[in-house]
Amino acid sequence: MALRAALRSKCGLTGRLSQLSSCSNHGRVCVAQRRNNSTSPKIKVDFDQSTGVAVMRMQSPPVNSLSLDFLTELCINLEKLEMDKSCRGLIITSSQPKVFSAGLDIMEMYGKSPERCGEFWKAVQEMWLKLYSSNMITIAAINGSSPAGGCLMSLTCDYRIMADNPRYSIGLNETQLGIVAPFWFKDTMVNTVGHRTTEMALELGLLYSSSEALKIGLVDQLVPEDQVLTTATQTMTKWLAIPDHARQITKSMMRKPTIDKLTSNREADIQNFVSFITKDSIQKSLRMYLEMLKKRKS
Ligand code: CO8
Repeated sequence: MALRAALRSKCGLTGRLSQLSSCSNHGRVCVAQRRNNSTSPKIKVDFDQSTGVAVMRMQSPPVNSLSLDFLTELCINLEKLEMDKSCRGLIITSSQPKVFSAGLDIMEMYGKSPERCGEFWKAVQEMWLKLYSSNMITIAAINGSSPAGGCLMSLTCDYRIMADNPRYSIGLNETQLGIVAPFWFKDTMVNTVGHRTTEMALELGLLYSSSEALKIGLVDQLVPEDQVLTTATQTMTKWLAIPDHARQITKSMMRKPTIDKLTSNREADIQNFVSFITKDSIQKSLRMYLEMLKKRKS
């Protein structure tokens, strides 16, 4: 109850919180969220208490797009793991074939009221804040394409392992949709690959193949697709050998200035987003992009 109350006030997700259910399975604790309207959980967490490592699988067909419901579940799961001191590491991966996450759900930004857009953006901020400031060791096991918000989610992690498949792409492609990556998306990328590479990548909305992503340092390692999760688990063992307090203080020292920039400007950032995204010209760009996605399919 306390967790839900905290999330209600923190995420502003009143009325959207799902029912929390948990089950035990051979020493692992499986945590699933069910929404009040009882649709399937979009996130599945398996926590192995013997290793202190949780694996979070995104399982929202078709492409794990980050809708408000999805983000709500994600935030609740992250909060729960963060509060469990026995959980030291988190691996994030996808259950969907070929896609890690398609980024923000474009339908959440198209034809919605300013109030709804504001609620959505607050949840996006919350996801970033929770992941980027996590005390846990976080590893992204990127087993498919990861554009825009999907790339951002990976960038918040301490380490990124991607499937070595030229068909998969990753990057902050916002300008291709006629929208602009906000400053904290930009800062997260700058902190990872540097200023010049980010400048080009963001202006052109570049999506990189997995090998290009490795070359610029957007991901740390490429492995065959069927080894992404096992490699993430092996890598986690290496990170777990470092004393938590020393690693956590170091992580905070590196990331705090970037985090503070958003926490001290959250409301203004929400207002910026709402006034930008509800402009007729931006709505038109989003409609054209959605049509392009459909056409590409047919
Ligand atoms: N949101 C909503 N629906 C989506 C999204 C999305 N991000 N991505 C794909 N879909 C839909 C498709 O339209 C399609 O719908 P339908 O089945 O009804 O036709 C369905 O998901 C399946 O898509 P595909 O057939 O394209 O699936 P593929 O497996 O062939 O490809 C990809 C998967 C590579 C992920 C591909 O779908 C793709 O490129 N999607 C677009 C990704 C994208 O550009 N995302 C950007 C989102 S914006 C963002 O995250 C940051 C915004 C910051 C805002 C700042 C404003 C100020």
